[in-house]
Amino acid sequence: MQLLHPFETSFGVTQQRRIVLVKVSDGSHEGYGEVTAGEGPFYNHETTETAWHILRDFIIPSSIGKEFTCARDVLPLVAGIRGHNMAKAGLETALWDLEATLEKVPLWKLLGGTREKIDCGVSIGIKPTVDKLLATIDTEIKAGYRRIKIKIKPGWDVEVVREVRSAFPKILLMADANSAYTLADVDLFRKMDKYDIMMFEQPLHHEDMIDHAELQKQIQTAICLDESIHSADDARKAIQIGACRIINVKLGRVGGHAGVRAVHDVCREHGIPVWCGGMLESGIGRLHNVALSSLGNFSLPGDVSDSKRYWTEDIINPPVEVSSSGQITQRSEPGGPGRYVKPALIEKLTVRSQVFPA
Ligand code: OSB
Ligand code: MG
Repeated sequence: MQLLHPFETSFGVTQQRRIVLVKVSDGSHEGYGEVTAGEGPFYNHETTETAWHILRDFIIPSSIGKEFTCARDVLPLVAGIRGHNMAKAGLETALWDLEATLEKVPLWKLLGGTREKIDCGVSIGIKPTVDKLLATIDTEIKAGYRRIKIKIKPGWDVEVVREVRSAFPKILLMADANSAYTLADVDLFRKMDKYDIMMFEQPLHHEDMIDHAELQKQIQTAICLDESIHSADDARKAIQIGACRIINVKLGRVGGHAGVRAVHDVCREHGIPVWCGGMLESGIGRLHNVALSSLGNFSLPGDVSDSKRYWTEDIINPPVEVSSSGQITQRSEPGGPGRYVKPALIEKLTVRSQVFPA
């Protein structure tokens, strides 16, 4: 699927998405999940290709033919496979979708959600010029989005943040570094402290917590971890050592909806707010993100935005739509993303598929 606009972060540019979808069937109903891995191993170690390999050769063989009473039971079956949470989440989330259909409840209610309307922000990539970035922010604020996230990297940071803040004195603003800095850059973060930034997302190494705790001690702005958090245990440890005051929860990164719930709960116990991150998802992953954002401790606006910011034509109908006041309303029909898929369009876009009979 071709993205409408190239998306640039500190680790590279994405224009073309290659997405693995997982469809599960009980013979008469279907559930859909999306693997949120990128095309290359730059956000994390997973890619579209590694997810295909790990699903086909390990995750599916470990789970097929086993009896499930609920979607929550699948993760323990694949616990022996280390890492590859996005591949696992592809299957796990498809099962939750199917379960919602079989239970005749909307997915967000099955997950335990309470927020019927969720607050939306946008993640804006690095732009060729500051003027182009300011113009994009202006468009998104006028569209109603409640929080603006910009991407930073060395050479595109303090000055950019200063100009954005001076052009938009009142907006909720945050900055995501995708691990582009080290502790040696503490002065740069101190300089940005004065621009009233809601949080710095993942400033340091993608596997680090210790240096983040050190940085958090030396700056006023809250640190939010993204890349470093893969489980509720990671979240607990990060909170315990003071590595962050906020956590970005991504469905794929934590292995699926059960993982989201666990991270969400541990953060709530410690008074740490969470928000839902995005991975440039198609409508299927997007609807899963909308549903999970209904959990109570998702109290900050997420990176869950309108289908039309990404795609000329999304693979779900109706697409995800954000209201002019920057919110998405949960769907009231029973089931989840699978209810809304466009099979003919998915068929047209499919370059490879494999069936695994039970
Ligand atoms: O770090 O949050 C991130 C996209 C790809 C990989 C990592 C990230 C992102 C985003 C985009 O920020 C969020 C979205 O609009 O889906
Ligand atoms: Mg991030």
